[in-house]
Order: sequence, then structure tokens, then C-alpha cells
Amino acid sequence: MQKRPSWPQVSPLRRAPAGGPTDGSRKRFLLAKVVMAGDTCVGKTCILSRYTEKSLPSLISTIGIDFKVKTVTIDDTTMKLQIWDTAGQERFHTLSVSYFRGAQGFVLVYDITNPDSFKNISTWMKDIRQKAGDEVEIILLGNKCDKEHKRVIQKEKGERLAWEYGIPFLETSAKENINIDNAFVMLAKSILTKKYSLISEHDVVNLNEKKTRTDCCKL
Ligand SMILES: Nc1nc2c(ncn2[C@@H]2O[C@H](COP(=O)(O)OP(=O)(O)OP(=O)(O)O)[C@@H](O)[C@H]2O)c(=O)[nH]1
Ligand SMILES: [Mg+2]
Repeated sequence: MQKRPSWPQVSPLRRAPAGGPTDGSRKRFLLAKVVMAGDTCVGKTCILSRYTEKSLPSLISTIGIDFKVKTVTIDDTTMKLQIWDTAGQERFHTLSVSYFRGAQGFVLVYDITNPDSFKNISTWMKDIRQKAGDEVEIILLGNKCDKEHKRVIQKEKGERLAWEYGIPFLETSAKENINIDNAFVMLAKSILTKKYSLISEHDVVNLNEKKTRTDCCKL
């Protein structure tokens, strides 16, 4: 049986460097859990690999689960994205959705040349809502936009579906490196914006906590 990987050795609580910045500004560090979701073969692993390693992986369908860590800086906040790459094959479905819990963001992918992968987006959305709640940030990606000659899902259909769900949408190509960085930066910004109220004044943030001030902070 496939052994679950352990969580990466990064604490959800991150502190600004000792002494802090000398210009009076406060640097912030956040850790966010992001999950790649969507049918098998839509290109989740290729998208993640293109983003984190600037290359495509040797081609093998994901077995079980894997993760990568990528740091992204947005304004004065450094975000460490812990990105989980789930397997889209039906036989891994239970395992894959079990990793949805506790995520702050999802990259939900279909393949513009595969109508079933587009149809199944509604099922993935239900899984996300059920396991991760209504407050998570999601971006919808129509991948393989380099394969225009094989396109069956028009861009407008993807845009309309995303609009119905109230989430952002991009067409991407992991192969041609189109909109890959954009997608993750957009998602990271949405996570940051949503959680912004938790951050003010503090340089220690746990995105999973409802409050950031503890009793020891009271005068
Ligand atoms: N033309 C083209 N092919 C792509 C692109 N992204 C992925 N592929 C191809 O699609 C196939 C599946 O890619 P994967 O990244 O393994 O798909 P996956 O969604 O991770 O699949 P599972 O791990 O089984 O869930 C591979 O043959 C890739 O080369 C893309 O942007 N354009
Ligand atoms: Mg994969």
C-alpha cells in the first residue's frame, strides 16, 4: 500500500527575522496549503513542475500524493506555498480528497481537449466545498491551450463556468509555460487578501487559526 508522505518540516508559524527590518516596515511570513485538483492527465503535475522547477517532469501519472514548496513574495509578505499534487485517477480519489482538508487554496484543472475533464469540474467543486469549506480560494485552469487544433472546450465556456462559481479563470499551458506563474500568484494574492485581517500588526500568522492574539498579549 502506498505510504502517505509526512508533512514537510515547516512550521505553520513563521516569525520575522531577529531584529526585523531597519526601515521601520514589518516583513510578514505566511504558510499556505494549496492543493492541485482535477481529473487524471489534465496536467496537474506538469503545471506544478513548471512552476516550482521551471521544467516538465518525466511523464508518469501521479501515484498517491506528492508535494512541493515554493516561496512567493507579494508586496511585503513572503508566502511559503506548500503545494500538494493529488492523483486524478479514480482509484486514488478517496486518498486525494482526504488532502483537501485544511487547504487555503485550490488549483482546479481541466484539459481543453478533454470534455469529460471539464464536465467533472462540478464534482471536484463539490469535493472541495465538502472537505475544505466555502471560504477557500480556488482558481480554475483550462490547461493545454497550446493544443488549439484539438480544442473542444472553448475559452468562453471556461470563463462562464468560473464566473458561475465566482472564481478566477485562466487558460494555461505547462508545455509552453503560458500563465503558469500568473495562476499561482493570483491564487496566493487571493489567499493573502482573504486572510489580511488576520495579519495586521502581527508578524506571526497561522492561516488555520481564527485569532492571532493570545492571552499573553493582553496587558
Ligand atoms: N500539449 C500539452 N500537454 C500537456 C500539458 N500539460 C500536461 N501535458 C501532458 O498531459 C499528460 C498528463 O500530464 P500530467 O501532468 O501527468 O497529468 P496529471 O493531471 O498530473 O495526471 P494524474 O497524475 O494522473 O492525476 C502528459 O503526457 C503531459 O505531457 C500542456 O500544457 N500541453
Ligand atoms: Mg500527476
